[in-house]
Amino acid sequence: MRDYVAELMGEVKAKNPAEPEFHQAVQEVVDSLSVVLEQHPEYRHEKILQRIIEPERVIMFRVPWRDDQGNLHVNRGFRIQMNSAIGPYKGGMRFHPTVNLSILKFLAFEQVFKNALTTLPMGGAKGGSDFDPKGKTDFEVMRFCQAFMCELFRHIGPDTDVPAGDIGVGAREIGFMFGMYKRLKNEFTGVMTGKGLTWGGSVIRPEATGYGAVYFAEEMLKTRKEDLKGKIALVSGSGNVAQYTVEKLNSLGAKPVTLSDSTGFIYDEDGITREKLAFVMELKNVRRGRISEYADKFKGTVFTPVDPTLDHNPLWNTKAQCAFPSATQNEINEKDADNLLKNGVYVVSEGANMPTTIEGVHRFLQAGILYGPGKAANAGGVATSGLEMAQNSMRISWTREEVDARLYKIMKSIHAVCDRTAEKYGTPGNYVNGANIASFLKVANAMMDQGLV
Ligand code: NDP
Ligand code: 2IT
Repeated sequence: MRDYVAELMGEVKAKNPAEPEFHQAVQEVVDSLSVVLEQHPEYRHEKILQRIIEPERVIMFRVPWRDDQGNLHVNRGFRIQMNSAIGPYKGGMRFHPTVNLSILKFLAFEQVFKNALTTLPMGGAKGGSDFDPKGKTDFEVMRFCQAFMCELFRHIGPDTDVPAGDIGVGAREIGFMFGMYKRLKNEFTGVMTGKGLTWGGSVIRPEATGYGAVYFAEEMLKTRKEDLKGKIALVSGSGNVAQYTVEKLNSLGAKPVTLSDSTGFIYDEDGITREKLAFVMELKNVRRGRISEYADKFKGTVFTPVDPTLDHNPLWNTKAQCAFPSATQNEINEKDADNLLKNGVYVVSEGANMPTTIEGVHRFLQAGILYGPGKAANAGGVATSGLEMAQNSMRISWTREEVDARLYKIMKSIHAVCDRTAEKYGTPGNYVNGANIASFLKVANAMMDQGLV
């Protein structure tokens, strides 16, 4: 099976040159599948993997817009509709200057498997643009979002493809895009998730990814008869996922001590309490400022700027028991993984998508720590998007308690299926194999049922 997988990866690299993140995401999944492909030759005969790796559709388009000074800009828009075997395409939109085809294909690929784990009927997609919202006025962001939707609207729909947020796309951007979609289509439908509460949004959707990553960590700890109470936690990022990770960690009695952004990280030995988190939310969501302001505001805390000459991130070289990477891909390399282990971290729950390099993942698995890969640990966000879609279809809205209880139940069930599957296929405690195998089987079997699609 080694040869089969090596040959497959060779084809992926030859056919998709200059897409290193996509290669990495595919490699991680196929590395888990040898035993499944051995036991089920039909997946090889039917070329299921070769089909899953090829997006059903890739849409790339021009997004021209004008800034407040009247200058013209041309950005590139994307939507990768990866797989619709188990439901309509579903996945977020990322606005960040680093966005390219490789990044969005890796994210769309991950999304297919993640969505399969949620228990809800959703296919996988991802989209976005190399537009940088930083430093732009609200009017500029609105003009960009409207220009973006002027093309995207013809490719999406509540039963076709339902976008949501990701890096650089939050409530403000979803609002602008939804408004333009509605205007173009003359239809009020649940075409996007993460909507405002008065116009079709679901309670708990903003909180869901962070809450879910913490619930997943709790479930992993339960297998060792432990919980989060009193544990010190490292959190990276300071956006949507990081903020609600910190909130839930506090409410479960853990002590989050770090947050970061692209300029550096803050360390607060006393813990980022509820009150301090309120400051971060205002800083990041309203004023859109830098995380260093935290250290100016709260005495005794330290800001460490990013040092591009280092081969590791000092955030991960801090004493703790838990880590919640919640910023971006490949933010933990093998050196960082070694540092985490050296500092006593034995619970890693990934809020971000693919935040750990393949070598870093190997370190965690070799050490036998509780390692929850992103496609399982951060699935609470898209799961709650699925709950938003369900409420929109029924034209009702559930209470906070109802949605939170459903989210909790889904995270518990994702943990259970990963745990059970890892055990069944001979690698107990390996959530990477558990997540990859369980989700692959679900999607592969749906594709087999549907003929040559
Ligand atoms: P936000 O835009 O709200 O926040 C992103 C945070 O990460 C910011 O603090 C940002 O810093 C930092 N960051 C982003 N890119 C980089 C980079 N290249 N280098 C250093 N720091 C960076 O995004 P989210 O919180 O929504 O997303 C965070 C992660 O979680 C992403 O990997 C996303 O794919 C994943 N995710 C998000 C879900 C959601 O529901 N939103 C669901 C599942 C996963 P700065 O502001 O300086 O750029
Ligand atoms: O990576 C992700 O799962 C998200 N950004 C959320 C996608 C969604 O459709 O809610």
